[in-house]
Amino acid sequence: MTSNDNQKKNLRQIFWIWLAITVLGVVIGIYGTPWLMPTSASNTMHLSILTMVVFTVAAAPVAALVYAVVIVALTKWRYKGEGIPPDGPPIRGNSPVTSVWLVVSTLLTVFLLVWGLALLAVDNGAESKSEMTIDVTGQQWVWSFGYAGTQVHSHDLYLPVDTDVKFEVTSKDVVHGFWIVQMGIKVNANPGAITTTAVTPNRVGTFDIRCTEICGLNHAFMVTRVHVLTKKNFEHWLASQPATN
Ligand SMILES: [Cu+2]
Repeated sequence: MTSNDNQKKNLRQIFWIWLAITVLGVVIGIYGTPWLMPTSASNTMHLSILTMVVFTVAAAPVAALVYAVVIVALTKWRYKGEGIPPDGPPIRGNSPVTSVWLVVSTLLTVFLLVWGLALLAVDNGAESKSEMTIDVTGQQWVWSFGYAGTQVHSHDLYLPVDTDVKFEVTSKDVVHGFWIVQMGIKVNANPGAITTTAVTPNRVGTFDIRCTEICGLNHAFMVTRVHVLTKKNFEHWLASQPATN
């Protein structure tokens, strides 16, 4: 067998291993990623899960190529002779290889950039159309919520479903992180400043709120819940609350 035949055989092997790992990566991306992510309680979270799926699928062929070359190198290209092994053909000067690699990585990174900017625009748009504002205050180590236009405060958050909610987030002491896990929103709570985020809950149920900035001894216990109610039930809940300051 000439060295050219040998090279073609090697490339064929790399191709088939690459194809198998790519298929595996795509299947894991499509079915495994949503299964690993928290359930979705907002369109924002839905878009986050979709982003994970799309990025995993886009990364699968790239990762598969690395694995395929490593597998072939470790199993077929072990040098069994003596002394310094002979080098393979150089990549430098091989224009088909360098152009494919440049074009593919440019397309992939531009795609990630465009996708990211589009999602950012969706996020920024959400804040401008809010129907309701919640004041969020973090302090060591509890969250409290104020419902704008009322005197009501609570430590569990209550929200009406299918309503555009804006959060104005601050802290009484150190930096905390306000994260509604299943709604895909997270923003820092800074002392002396207000940061904002927005979401439209689209599923009735109880979901998790966690602190995401290490804020002292009981940081890990700075958790609470959000109860998403039907609009009618939310009105009932709000009306039944005593006014506090
Ligand atoms: Cu914390």
